[in-house]
Amino acid sequence: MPEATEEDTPPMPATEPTKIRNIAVAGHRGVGKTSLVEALLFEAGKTNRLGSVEQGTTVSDWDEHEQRRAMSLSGSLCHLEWKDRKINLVDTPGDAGFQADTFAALRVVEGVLVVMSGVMGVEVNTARIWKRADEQELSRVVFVNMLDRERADFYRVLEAARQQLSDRCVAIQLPIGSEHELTGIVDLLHMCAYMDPSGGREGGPQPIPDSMADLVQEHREKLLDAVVETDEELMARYLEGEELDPQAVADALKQAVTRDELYPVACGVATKNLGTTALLDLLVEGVPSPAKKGTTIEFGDAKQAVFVFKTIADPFTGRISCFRVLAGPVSGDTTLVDPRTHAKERMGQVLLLQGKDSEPVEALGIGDLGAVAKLKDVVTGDVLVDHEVAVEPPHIDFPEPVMSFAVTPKAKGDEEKMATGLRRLHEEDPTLLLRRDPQTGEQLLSGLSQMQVEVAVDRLNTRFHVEVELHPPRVPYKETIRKEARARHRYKKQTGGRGQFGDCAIVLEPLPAEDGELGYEFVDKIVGGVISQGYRPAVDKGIREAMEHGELAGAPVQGVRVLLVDGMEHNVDSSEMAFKIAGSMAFKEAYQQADPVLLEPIMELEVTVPDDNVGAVNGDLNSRRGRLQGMEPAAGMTTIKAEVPMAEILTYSQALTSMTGGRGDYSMHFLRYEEVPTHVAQKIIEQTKREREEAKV
Ligand SMILES: Nc1nc2c(ncn2[C@@H]2O[C@H](COP(=O)(O)OP(=O)(O)OP(=O)(O)O)[C@@H](O)[C@H]2O)c(=O)[nH]1
Ligand SMILES: [Mg+2]
Repeated sequence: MPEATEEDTPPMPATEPTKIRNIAVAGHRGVGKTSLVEALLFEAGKTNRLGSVEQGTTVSDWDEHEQRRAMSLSGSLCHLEWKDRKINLVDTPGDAGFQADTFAALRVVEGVLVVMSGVMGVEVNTARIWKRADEQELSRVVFVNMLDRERADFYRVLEAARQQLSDRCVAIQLPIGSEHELTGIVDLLHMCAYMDPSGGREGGPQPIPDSMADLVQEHREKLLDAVVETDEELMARYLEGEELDPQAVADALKQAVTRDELYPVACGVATKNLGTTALLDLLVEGVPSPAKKGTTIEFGDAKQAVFVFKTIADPFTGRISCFRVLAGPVSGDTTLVDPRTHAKERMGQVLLLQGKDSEPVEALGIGDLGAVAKLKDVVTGDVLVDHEVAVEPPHIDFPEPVMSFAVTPKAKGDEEKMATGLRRLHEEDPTLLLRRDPQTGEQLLSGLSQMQVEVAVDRLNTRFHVEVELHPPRVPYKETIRKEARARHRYKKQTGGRGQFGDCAIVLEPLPAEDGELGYEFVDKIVGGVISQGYRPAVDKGIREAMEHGELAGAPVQGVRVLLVDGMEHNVDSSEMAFKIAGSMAFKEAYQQADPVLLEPIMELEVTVPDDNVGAVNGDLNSRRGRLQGMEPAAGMTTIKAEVPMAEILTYSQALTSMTGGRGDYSMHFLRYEEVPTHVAQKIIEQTKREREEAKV
């Protein structure tokens, strides 16, 4: 919850776009991104002590749920100054469940600091983020972290990055020593060393230890080769044996990184603050400024425009919207328009965020990242402009939710409170969805991972004071028929007073799916007016009602064409009600004979796992009635594609985690409905019967 701090100091003027570096810190779960951001802030003098994730004292993991779980759950905005440049850092969560924030952050930066573990190397989310960055042509700097850990190996990870991410990854730093004997790093660009400060501030550059000479020589050459290859003039000088001055190399490197032609690989130990000086230099020298690499987000001819990439919903402070300035400068007390709602939005005070703390600034210039509190109807993804212009808000391709839980409040009467809380959480994270399943009537909470849904439940409790329970959702089965059948039903009540009379004959036929959708059709074939025009829609209505709960498992019936072929009416006793009942009964009778079958949703599943786990994962999918569609191995990881019934995969995330030791990842979406195999269908039908009988008792 950002609080205003340092209100006494005069507000800062806007920073020039040429002096800004916007960088998302991204990578797989738990590789040290938050620790690295902490170290960078500390090294740049923004904090006085190096916080730690375990103790819950970092700037960017400020939320109580993040601290309790010792992991990042949402993107966090920080900034620092280094060599007269302002670096905005967005620390993103590595867990697949919280990727909405990661993907949104990638829309507002020029560069990505891709962090990898020196032990694990390229992991599922590293590859996924790399792909996104490719699509958005973002500049990248790689940081191999955790080199102090056992079995960490910089050279192995470098090779993995070259193999699995891009062969244009090139070392720009080298570790001195390894594992617990790591004593420093070499900066190959400036040809100097930084020694292990073990949590203190790094001292100035040191001479490179003599013992490293050969290795340094080898990698310095590789680096120069890679850099000069991107610059013809430099290449000519290099080939003539000229000693290239560091500035010329740095400039060429910057150009190459900007053009996405080179990915420098740095290294260090975030928790000891080792490698941050060289990394900060590299970020300033390598990542292009917003002036150099503009945004692709549209803002028409607006003189002032911002793009909201993140919303923090807080029950007390209200909404905080984090934005990037597209056109500006944008100062406090400006009024902008949201073309999506046509509403005027007052910018009030423009803020700089440092984790949970905020600081008012006079104005933010083009390309800068900041925040504003209490906008009215703005949601993540909106572009605000100074006058109504038709702008197409940028499409952030959020991943689809893969799992759903049925949620119910523990206390009766809390339904509304639960829904309001979840709506607010959805504003923060668009991949967290609450919807009512029209078929089963359950409230379903869907998300990208079990963790994401569980965190939402925690937050409902702490922020909105609602306790809820999660259950596996019911599978939305459907029913249909396989053959034609006919039936006639006469509904007749003629005891005293006015009676009831309705009589209809119908034919049921299977109706083929159209665009994968099973439908319903009612065809009026009455000749000679045996049922008068006014009563025929009542027959249709009665049938529709009967179809809502099929006789097999109480699931809706679809894929049926009904022909109304004959009937009879009584000139006194007939009524709409009587024909509705007759229609409904005729349908039920015909349905029994039409070979009714149960249908289940089939999901298209994509699982990415380490090669070693492929056998186990395939075997497991087989036992879940899955059908393998293909396998794509890619350097150590294999992507398995399969079609699996939804009923079998409701609790897949736990299974996959235990089979792969947490290294597997999956996504899925609905494909089509298919007939449930007889032996499985039998069980479901019996289960429904039991439930119906229990309900009756
Ligand atoms: N030994 C060692 N441990 C580290 C290093 N960097 C981070 N850690 C530890 O690794 C764990 C994860 O670090 P985080 O900084 O939370 O990693 P993260 O990438 O931000 O994690 P998520 O945000 O959850 O994806 C913490 O316990 C850190 O203390 C490092 O360089 N060396
Ligand atoms: Mg983190």
